[in-house]
Amino acid sequence: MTPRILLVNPPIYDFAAYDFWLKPYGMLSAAGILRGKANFKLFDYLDRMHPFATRQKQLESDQWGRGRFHFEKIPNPACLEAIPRYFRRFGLPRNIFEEFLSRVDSFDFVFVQTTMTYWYKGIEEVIEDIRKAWPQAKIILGGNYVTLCRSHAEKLGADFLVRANEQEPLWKYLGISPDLNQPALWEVYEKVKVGVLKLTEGCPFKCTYCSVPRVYSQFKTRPLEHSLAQLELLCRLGIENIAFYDDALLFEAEKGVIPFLNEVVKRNIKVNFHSPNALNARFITRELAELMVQAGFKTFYLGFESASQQWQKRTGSKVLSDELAQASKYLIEAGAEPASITAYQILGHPHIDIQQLEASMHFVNSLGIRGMLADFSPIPGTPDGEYCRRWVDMDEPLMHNKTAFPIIFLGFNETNRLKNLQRRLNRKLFSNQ
Ligand code: B12
Ligand code: SF4
Repeated sequence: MTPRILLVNPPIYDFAAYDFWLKPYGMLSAAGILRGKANFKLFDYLDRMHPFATRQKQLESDQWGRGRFHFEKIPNPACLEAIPRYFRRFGLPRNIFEEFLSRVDSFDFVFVQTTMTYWYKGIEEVIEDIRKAWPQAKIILGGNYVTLCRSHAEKLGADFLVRANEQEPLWKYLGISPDLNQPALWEVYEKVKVGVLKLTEGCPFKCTYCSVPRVYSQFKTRPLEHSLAQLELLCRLGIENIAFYDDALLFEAEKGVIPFLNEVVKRNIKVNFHSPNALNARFITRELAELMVQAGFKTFYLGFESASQQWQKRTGSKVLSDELAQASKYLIEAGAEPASITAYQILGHPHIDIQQLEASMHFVNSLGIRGMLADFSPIPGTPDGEYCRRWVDMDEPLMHNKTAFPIIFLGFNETNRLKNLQRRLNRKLFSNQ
């Protein structure tokens, strides 16, 4: 008998959440390699193409496929009570899932996507509902939360946990042998306009605030044919916007992104590419900037974090100010809209004393590009996350929350002051937006 597998992308419990090209890409990839060997169905709480969401004007997508999620306000969890922000549950209402569970026959396995460590309340909700409706179904969790907080995740009551880079035990558990060349299972969506690609795995840098170096031992470029097959499937399904989820998309560009984008141009493929997960400005040459614009990149997010050399040196030296300046210049000269180029800077990093955040914000602004403060989430097992144990209980994943940590560390007023300053600086450059 072909096994039946339900895929679930849970709701988000957080102070804020926005559909910034969020897709359960890890779960779709894990399901893709089992294509044809199981019967799949998807329930994605964050699907804004679901009829419940498409009926609501305020949930409409912007020109690049991003948009708001439906939400309900809920009480703050006890450990976040002191944070003066509304806590919410984002995603389709719970009763839509309950109704779905009562309507369809029980599945043998349920895959549940986990993403941010501090989003585990959504996983608890899903497990509770599945257990109630289908006590026999085996619940399998995979993704970032399981990888970074294994012992916490073990207490949630699932049957099996899948960590990044440890796939074989899953195939044994399911009794299915995978076909590793298959693309992610995008066709499981009835309607989908946003897709994800990943041309590489891992990252050669070792930033002290990031978990990637610990989880993915080495950097690798995926075979070009595999990436092109993924792209072809997305195009066949009518996807308009594609976000890269790579950690180091531009590293060893001559093996990965350059041949890929050359092929996009050669085949005259018309999609909009985005890089929400930050590009490294160091690797943007004039030629690469031109190729990216020509191939259809519409938004460019660059990881900058700080203009302070001392801070960069202390945290891994990923990029320097003149490299950001040069990359912005090349992108603008290649035809990218300045307003579509954004430099991220961490807000609430524990070494803010040497970060010179305000000076960095002014520096980014002087380049004529947009700045964005990326709230710091302390990650267990990273040097900077472990250092944060002096302020928060790192064994409680809710305390990794990115809205909460800067407020706990810097105070509410200072956090707001810096965010307002960022808004003012952007408005000065792009007053019409
Ligand atoms: C893409 C990405 C994003 C996207 C959104 C992704 C999403 N869907 O929500 C964007 C750019 C918006 C984003 C934002 C942020 N992110 Co982010 N992001 C990532 C990234 C690069 C990939 C995550 C992903 O989708 N992985 C899926 C695939 C690619 O992972 P994989 O391990 O290869 O998957 C395989 C297996 O693990 C397994 N698998 C995976 N999932 C599942 C599920 C099931 C059921 C099964 C069976 C198997 C399985 O199968 C896959 C195929 O083999 C990770 C880093 C990383 N490399 O994982 C950081 C990461 C998750 N982000 C991180 C951070 C810090 C952030 C931000 C807080 C940054 C900021 N300050 O703004 C924000 C938070 C956003 C918010 N609203 O709170 C941290 C985690 C923080 C935490 N506490 O959990 C990470 C780990 C990076 C880091 N710095 O260490 N992020
Ligand atoms: S360059 Fe980016 S992905 Fe790589 S270690 Fe640094 S923050 Fe993480």
